[in-house]
Amino acid sequence: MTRSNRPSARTGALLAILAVALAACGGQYPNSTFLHWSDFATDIDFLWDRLLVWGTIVFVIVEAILVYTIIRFRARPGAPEPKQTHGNTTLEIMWTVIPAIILVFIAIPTIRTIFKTQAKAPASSIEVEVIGHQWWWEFRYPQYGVVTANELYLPAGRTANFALKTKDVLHSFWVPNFGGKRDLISNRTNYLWFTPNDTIKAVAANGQCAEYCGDSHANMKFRTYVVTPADFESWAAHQKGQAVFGVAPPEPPAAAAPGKAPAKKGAASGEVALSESAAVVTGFVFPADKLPAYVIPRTPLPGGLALDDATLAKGNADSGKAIYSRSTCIGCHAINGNPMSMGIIGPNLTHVASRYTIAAGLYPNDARHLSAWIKNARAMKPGSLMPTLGMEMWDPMMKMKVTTGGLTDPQIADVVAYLRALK
Ligand code: HEC
Ligand SMILES: [Cu+2]
Repeated sequence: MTRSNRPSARTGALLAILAVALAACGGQYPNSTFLHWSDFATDIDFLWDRLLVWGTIVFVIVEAILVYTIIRFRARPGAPEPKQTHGNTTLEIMWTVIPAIILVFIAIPTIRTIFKTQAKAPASSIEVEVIGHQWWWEFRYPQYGVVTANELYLPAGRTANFALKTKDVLHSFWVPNFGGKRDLISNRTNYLWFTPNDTIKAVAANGQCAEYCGDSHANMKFRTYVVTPADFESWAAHQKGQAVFGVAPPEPPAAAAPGKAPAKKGAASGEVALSESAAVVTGFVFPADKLPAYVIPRTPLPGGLALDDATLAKGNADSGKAIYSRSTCIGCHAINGNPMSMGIIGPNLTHVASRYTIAAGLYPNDARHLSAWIKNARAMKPGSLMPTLGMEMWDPMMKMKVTTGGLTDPQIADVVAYLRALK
């Protein structure tokens, strides 16, 4: 029993290693640079393959000679001193010329790719201004008049030309699945372009800031959705306009208050708004049922922040709009259609409810997380420039409690209802 255990333990270990190795071949790799989702990624992958092949050949040959030499010429007791040699012109020429030839094989495609990717983007490109902020991303589409944040939409098959800028420190724009990574540098514009494959119908990719930029650098993520050109046009046309405000926020179900439905002040305006909204065509949003699991973040939410469902259900979008419009929010955020709200410090909230994530891909965009975020963004994202706004909340940056001007839970529920209505 104990004896037969030994080989089976070894077999077990081998099997485990094999399983781990094989596991690396399956599964979802949302941040892989080896997916050929764009011309850029394909070109880089081609170079990678060349380097890997040449590197492996050189490694195997050099190691083989080394091992052979070590064994063949090892010291043996009593052996005579080996033959001494000094210099060998043939060998010297060989080990200069062969690497030189290999380098040429590597250099030619590399330089070709450098020139291709550094060239100016074609004139037919879609222009996207990427503006890095500590610690979120602003995306502007000057040809479409669209400003959004943290969720980048691109049409398949059309070159996207990114003009990379920063509002503060250095950042770096990187969507691994599409290749390319380039820094956002103060006081200059860098460019990067790639063409998502025209065969793509709808894919979602992760993006990440790739240049250390302060406390929440690791929390400076974004999502990229590549969709068909028609879907993109629909998305852009909708994002350009105002939100379909008035659509009752989907989360607090109407059934929550069956007995007192007509008494609520929000109910009446909700009805009006619903009929209003019926006339408005809602634009394309990446379909929820096609979202890969990695799009929705699972960052743990610090306890004691989110409002409970009952409080959230009482949220009223109209009162929320009024509260929002007289709060500090308007100094930092813009909402197209709300003339009070023209701030440019924080993300544009015009269509915030059409996004799946908040806080630069750190949390899912739902009522619970929004309420917690408004209450105490800084407890959820270290160093965040969005202040702590919940009444009696501890602001970890100011090192003090919010007293005057802080929002109460019912007020936050109202503001959340308003934000949830901004589809
Ligand atoms: C001092 C400026 C400032 C004020 C005031 C402010 N915010 Fe923000 N807000 C920000 C910044 C900056 C961010 C981005 C933070 C990050 O992701 O790191 C942000 C992010 C957000 C987000 C997430 C948006 C997204 O797409 O990720 C929401 C929602 C939001 N704020 C709502 C509000 C509301 C509601 C108020 C008022 C009650 C408010 N903010 C007040 C600066 C501000
Ligand atoms: Cu950054």
